[in-house]
Amino acid sequence: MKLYFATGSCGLAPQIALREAEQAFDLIKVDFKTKTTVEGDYFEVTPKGFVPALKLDDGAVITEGAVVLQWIADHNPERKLMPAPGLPERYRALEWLNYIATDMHKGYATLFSPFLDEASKARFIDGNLSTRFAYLDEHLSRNDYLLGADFSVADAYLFNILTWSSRVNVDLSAYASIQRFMARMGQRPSVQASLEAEGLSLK
Ligand SMILES: N[C@@H](CCC(=O)N[C@@H](CS)C(=O)NCC(=O)O)C(=O)O
Repeated sequence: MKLYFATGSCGLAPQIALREAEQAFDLIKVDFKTKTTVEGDYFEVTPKGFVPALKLDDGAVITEGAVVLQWIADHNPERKLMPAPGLPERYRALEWLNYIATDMHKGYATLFSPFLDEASKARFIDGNLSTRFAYLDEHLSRNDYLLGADFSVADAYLFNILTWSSRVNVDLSAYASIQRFMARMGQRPSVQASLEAEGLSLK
């Protein structure tokens, strides 16, 4: 199995999930500028050219981070990385994955956009993302993890996106429960090993 990633990208969450699942995998780095890897043309792996992508041993390729995370959870059920399909709690987990993919991931993507000036980005943080932070902070004041007491792949995804904050001038210091969540995640061996594999550290 191969996980295609780029340093500091949304490939961190599936890496964390694979480590939580104790699933063996090779990490293949994608150069965004050239869309190549050590294997050659990344567009041959996925015509989207985006990370993450998970290439299974039979050659099938799974894309879209939220779906890759579900695949990892569902194929390692004993690790309890997500509630089983059909359970009411499953839909809570799916709600979170979708929320993080749409409101958080693509919200932060706006802040990396070369098409917007810094003042517009600051207004977007104040007018849009701050409402998401307040929602998350209140939820995390009552729950150690998004689904309650136990870690799930949704936490890996949220952690992944929030690690971008310092790169895009998002100040999370007012959100104590988010800060505690980040610190709690930073204690997990899977997170530490994933950051180290990408040459990153928690600031
Ligand atoms: N819809 C995709 C989006 C993934 C995505 O935005 N990936 C970014 C990195 S975080 C990427 O590969 N960007 C490539 C580029 O900008 O050239 C998903 O949810 O997995």
